[in-house]
Amino acid sequence: MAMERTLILIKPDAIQRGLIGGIIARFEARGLKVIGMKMVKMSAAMSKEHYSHLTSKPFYPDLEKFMTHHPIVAMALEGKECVQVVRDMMGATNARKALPGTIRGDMSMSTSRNIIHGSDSLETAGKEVKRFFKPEELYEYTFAAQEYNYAPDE
Ligand code: IDP
Ligand code: MG
Repeated sequence: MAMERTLILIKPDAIQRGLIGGIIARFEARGLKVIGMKMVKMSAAMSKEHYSHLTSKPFYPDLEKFMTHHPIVAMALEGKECVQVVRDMMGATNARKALPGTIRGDMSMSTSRNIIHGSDSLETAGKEVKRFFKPEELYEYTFAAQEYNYAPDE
């Protein structure tokens, strides 16, 4: 299975609620590799690009304001099939419908305040990692214990 990269945003509500570390810990425990991480503020233009599938929705103005008026934490993660693995870990968009055991399902109660973003497909992930990270902000390294995360034939 191919190594993939995906983009995570830890949203302003998670930062306010002291959940940055708790969210990162989930990904580390799963065995995903953090290859980029920084605190950033999104511009309105970035928000319109990032949420281009939602700009016509009635809730978009609140979404843009929420995501651009506060700092967020952006992370690039790497792992085998990690785009889908991360989507499964996040849980449903409406956090009240997110299953227990998921990040949203364990730590949030809202659709618009659902603490985390994760890329929804491999194609989106490629664009989103580029949107938030310059090439020199992404780090290639090997886990010393890589053979305990995956078998050689995976
Ligand atoms: P996702 O974050 O689970 O991929 P998307 O449909 O891509 O869900 O929506 C992006 C973000 O827009 C959501 O995480 C949420 O913050 C916000 N959003 C989506 N749908 C609604 C809604 O119906 N009401 C309010 N906010 C929404
Ligand atoms: Mg989405």
